[in-house]
Amino acid sequence: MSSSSIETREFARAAALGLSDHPRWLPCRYLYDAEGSRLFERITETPEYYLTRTELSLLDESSDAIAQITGDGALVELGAGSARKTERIIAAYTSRYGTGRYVPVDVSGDALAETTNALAGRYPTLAVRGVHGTYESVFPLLPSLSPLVLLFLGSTIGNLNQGEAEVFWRNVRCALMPGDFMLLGVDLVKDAATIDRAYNDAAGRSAAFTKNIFARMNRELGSEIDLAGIDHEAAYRPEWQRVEIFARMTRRQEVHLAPLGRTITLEPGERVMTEISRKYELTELRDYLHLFELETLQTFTDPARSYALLLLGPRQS
Ligand code: AVJ
Repeated sequence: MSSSSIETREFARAAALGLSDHPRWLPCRYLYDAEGSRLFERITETPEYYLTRTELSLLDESSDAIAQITGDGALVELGAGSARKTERIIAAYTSRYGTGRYVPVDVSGDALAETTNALAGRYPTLAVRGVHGTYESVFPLLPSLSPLVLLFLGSTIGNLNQGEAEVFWRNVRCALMPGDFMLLGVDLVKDAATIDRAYNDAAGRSAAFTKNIFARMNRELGSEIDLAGIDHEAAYRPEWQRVEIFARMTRRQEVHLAPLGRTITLEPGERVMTEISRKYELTELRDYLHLFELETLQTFTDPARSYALLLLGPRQS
């Protein structure tokens, strides 16, 4: 059970902080252990989850154009995950510029190792160096990797709340040098029913993904949570332009946090927010990024305007 490694105690502390707060919440990065990364991949295969599919086809259409605009550079990917989508970009850069450099950054060490091995096998001329850590941990490394293209795909930016996003964009702008670029993938505002379906797939994979953070607490923190006593609840809130994802307790739960010797009680009906997923209006997003001195050089979007890729560059001031 609880090997009290630094990471385990950090997880226990985060769980204690969030679960004793009101409303209760858990940091979404803990959704992605090896099992969580696998479960997320399963969501991307559902007919309801249009995001990954749409982004992949946008990358198919635009990777060559992007490689041409940016010129050669190291590809640094935040939250790389399986890097399945990144292969399109890597292929475009390696075929245009020969050898390449790829630096995947991920909080899941397992996902990172898989990606690194798979890519090194398929692209022998590609130098792959994974960084195991949060996005924040990579910012200090970026100047030494310039010229670079920072990849932040999958609409993962949507997981950040307003305060976190502001810190993130300040850090990005600070780390990008003239001649560097960033490729950002974002899900766009659309009818609520389409969004709601994507986060409530009929096969129950979204529910399994939400529950995994509690299964992980059982595995790593000895929490003894009854997973059958948890319902997945996800809904798009137009006034916040975001999906809010909760776990609702259908029975009383005594949540043990073994590394801390603490127990937190959750009452029936209580909800724990596990994730938000922000959706964007293109013009608002471009104006927002402009405030951080980031210029939108190109926007690639599908005919239904369901999803977008933005190629950004630092504005000279
Ligand atoms: C990986 C953060 C982009 O917000 O759509 C999908 C995560 N959670 N279904 C998203 C997720 C539930 C996903 N991101």
